[in-house]
Amino acid sequence: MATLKDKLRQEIQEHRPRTAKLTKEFGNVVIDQVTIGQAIGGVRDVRCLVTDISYLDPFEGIRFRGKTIPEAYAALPKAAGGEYPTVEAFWYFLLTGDVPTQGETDEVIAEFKTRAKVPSYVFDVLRALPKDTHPMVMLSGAVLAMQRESKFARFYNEGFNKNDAWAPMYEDASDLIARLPEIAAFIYRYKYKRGDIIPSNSELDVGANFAHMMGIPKPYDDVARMYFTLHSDHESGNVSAHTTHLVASALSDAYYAFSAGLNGLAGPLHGLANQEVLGWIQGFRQKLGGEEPTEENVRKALWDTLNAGQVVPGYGHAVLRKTDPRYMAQREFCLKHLPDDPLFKLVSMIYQVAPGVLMEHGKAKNPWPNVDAQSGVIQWYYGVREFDFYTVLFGVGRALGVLANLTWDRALGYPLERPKSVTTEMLEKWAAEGGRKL
Ligand code: HAX
Repeated sequence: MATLKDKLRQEIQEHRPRTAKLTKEFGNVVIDQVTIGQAIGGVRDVRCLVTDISYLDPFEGIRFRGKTIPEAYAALPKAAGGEYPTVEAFWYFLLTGDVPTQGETDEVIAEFKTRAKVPSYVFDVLRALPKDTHPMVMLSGAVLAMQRESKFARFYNEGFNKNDAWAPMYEDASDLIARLPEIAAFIYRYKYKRGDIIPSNSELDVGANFAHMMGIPKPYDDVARMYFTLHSDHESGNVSAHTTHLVASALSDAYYAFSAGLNGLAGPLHGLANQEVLGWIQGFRQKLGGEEPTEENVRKALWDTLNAGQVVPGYGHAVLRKTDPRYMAQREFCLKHLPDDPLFKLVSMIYQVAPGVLMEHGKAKNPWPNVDAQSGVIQWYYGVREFDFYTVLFGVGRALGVLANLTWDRALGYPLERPKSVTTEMLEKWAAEGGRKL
């Protein structure tokens, strides 16, 4: 049986002529234009990034390698006794676009075990930080601290060869994905469980081992598998994916690039929104002072937030124009496993009320919930109530998508990213002339 790396090598060889032909023969074909609004307004909707790993349709939501979330979950091999695909199967799928067999999945599980050992100095770095350091700083710092392990950096220093650069990038990506769960669980137990660290169990797949290291019984193994895979990729323009890609475009290795991506994920408009959602809910409950939440007092709290000039966390999206299928996937889990949980009921009530409020407010282009509106509920239910940790879980999952992308970036020789700036005066001139003369 060909290993994942062999299979990838073959796919890369097959894919390269397609990219080369597009660049050489069709490089001047126009696929988009840029308005002044887009240049000032965060480059929304400008088609200028290429990835085959996932695609986000505004009205359908995410497809991973052409499959919707339910399709991908139905197709991929599950963990024994679990309802969700293993992280390892998902990684194979994101990298190659093919659904692995059980045997191929088991090979990745075995391969990850050989890569999973976190160097001890990483834990020393984490222990040296003050305990009240934000867990995202800890995660990003741990990844950056491991840069000396980079096989890509060694490859570059020993004589870089563009043709083969994907292979050490694949090595770094696989090492990082195998190690991140232990680092994340360490951060959790070190910070919130008096440093009572549970050692990794090399018998287990990534999801089950993470649950074990967190000290949380089943079905948290499936929760971990669902979380890490749902959060893996959302095409390439979101802040964490784009930052990772941008930094690596300078031939920085995966450690530098992913650490930078994590710093972007830690922004409240991006991945930190899952923490913000729980913060908002706690604030709301405190104001109620024991009174039962009703649609009426939820509506009032939402308006209070908007009238204070703040955003409603967990709602809205730069691309999506419907309820995020990642929200729905987690909601389905809740309906099955925790239908009567008070926090789930409150989040469901917010879902009933918030879209109408946001529509009436009239600013947000998308009044529907995104992935972050629902993700804290499940963690809270299984005892992870330290909600500033939630973005770390997002970060571990996000590694799958962005690191699969970096491997392909190197395989297809994507160059240094370097968009062009203009000045305000130029914009004013082109505005007066009705557009820039091309
Ligand atoms: N509450 C209040 N106002 C909102 C809003 C919300 N949830 N979502 C958008 N708006 C406002 C924007 O702030 C903007 O106001 P201004 O014109 O005053 O600047 C206006 O509506 C238009 O924004 P938009 O075009 O609809 O949205 P953007 O593409 O600019 O921003 C965001 C997308 C996700 C950042 C935005 O919807 C938001 O701030 N949401 C709340 C934070 C959040 O949930 N972030 C997580 C998003 C998913 C994700 O990346 N997860 O990691």
